[in-house]
Amino acid sequence: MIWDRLLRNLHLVTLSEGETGWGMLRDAAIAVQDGQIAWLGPAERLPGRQARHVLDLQGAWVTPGLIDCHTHLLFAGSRVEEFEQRLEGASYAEIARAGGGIMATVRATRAASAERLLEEGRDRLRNLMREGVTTVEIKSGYGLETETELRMLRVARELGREAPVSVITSFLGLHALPPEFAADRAAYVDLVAGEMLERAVAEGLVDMVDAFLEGIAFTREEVSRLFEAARARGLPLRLHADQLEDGGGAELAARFGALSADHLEYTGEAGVRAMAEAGTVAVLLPGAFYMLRETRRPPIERFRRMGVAMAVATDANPGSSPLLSPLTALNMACMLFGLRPVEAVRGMTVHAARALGLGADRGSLEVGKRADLAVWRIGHPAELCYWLGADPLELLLIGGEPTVPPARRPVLPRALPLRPSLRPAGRPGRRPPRSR
Ligand code: DI6
Ligand code: FE
Repeated sequence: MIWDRLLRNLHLVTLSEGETGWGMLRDAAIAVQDGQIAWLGPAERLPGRQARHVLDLQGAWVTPGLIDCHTHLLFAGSRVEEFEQRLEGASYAEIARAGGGIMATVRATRAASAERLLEEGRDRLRNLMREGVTTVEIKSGYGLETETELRMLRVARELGREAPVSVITSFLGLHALPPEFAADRAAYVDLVAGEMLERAVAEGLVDMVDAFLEGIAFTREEVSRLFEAARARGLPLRLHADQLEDGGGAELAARFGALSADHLEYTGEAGVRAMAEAGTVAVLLPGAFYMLRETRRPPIERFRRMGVAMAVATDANPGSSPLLSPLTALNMACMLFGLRPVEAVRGMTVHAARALGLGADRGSLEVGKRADLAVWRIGHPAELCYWLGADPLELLLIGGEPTVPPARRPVLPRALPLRPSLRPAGRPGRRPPRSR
């Protein structure tokens, strides 16, 4: 038999499951058949088999494609004025309670067409791909009403159809309480766990169900109500937990057998133990930690000691983590959370795959797994965490198909209304003082 493709003259970082190291294989080769890895090993043991296409990678390093397992990539508008407010001392929670925060993005997203969301999402996705992402998770949660939640999820599906990357969706109807339900929280939770979830599932739009358990968001009881409805439908669960305080989120996620609990800055020992027992992955989001100038770090050492797998993601969103650079997230995981480079990279590959329930299919280089590969111009895999802004990606192979990394695209210009002070001269605005 003839292989579809053979890549040679390269070094592999296999990140095999069940190990803890890089799994480096120097002077190696890797063969692809039907979109999957068919063979890999040292070049000298390469079987004398032919391939339809042969690619000489000239000493580049090949890792599994990166998996960004937690993003809010689809939204309209920007929250740059909140960034300025936070720099003046306002907290994320204060801004949220005053009707800004997530609700500001909800207002903009409700007003945006599917085309607009798709266009902006496409630009953001290009930035992720440019740094090696071949699988991305995208959440809803900026609609908080049935039509807009469905629109976000449909656009996420559309992105997955048109882009070569895989898109996994999470339904996040319990992201914030919309003001129209301020007097009746239970009615909103009923709507989300009932009609909204039902319609989204009926359209095939939901891969996982997520929620925001927090003082400024939803309670354990409210989240449990949604999780029971989701579990009854056999949907995998995950949870935004313990980001701003220890609300027992990690324990709740573990009790429901959630695939992951995310953020976790304030998770205590009981939460870590419960996650270890349930096999729940800890998704670390250093971009939000950084942007909110949080000082309390997730319990990394406890996760290590108790054997909780740690994933790393961008949390790309317009409020707490306007981060479209997975490699910067890797650097932050090392610098801010103290992960070793190998832990950070495993966190965006093999453990991120587990957090999405895709561990058997991708996340490491093993025969039979999907041939999602990132080809890097580096001298050692730790350099993926080391350089900032180096643009080291050379090539992606997605399902075995070579894909030239797209050029970076600016992500905001169409989202920003011109403010008077930014208007180009000559346009209506404040008249300049007349000079004599
Ligand atoms: N936690 C987060 O970090 C994002 N959502 C959440 O529940 C932030 C979303 C936003 O601020 O727009
Ligand atoms: Fe998030």
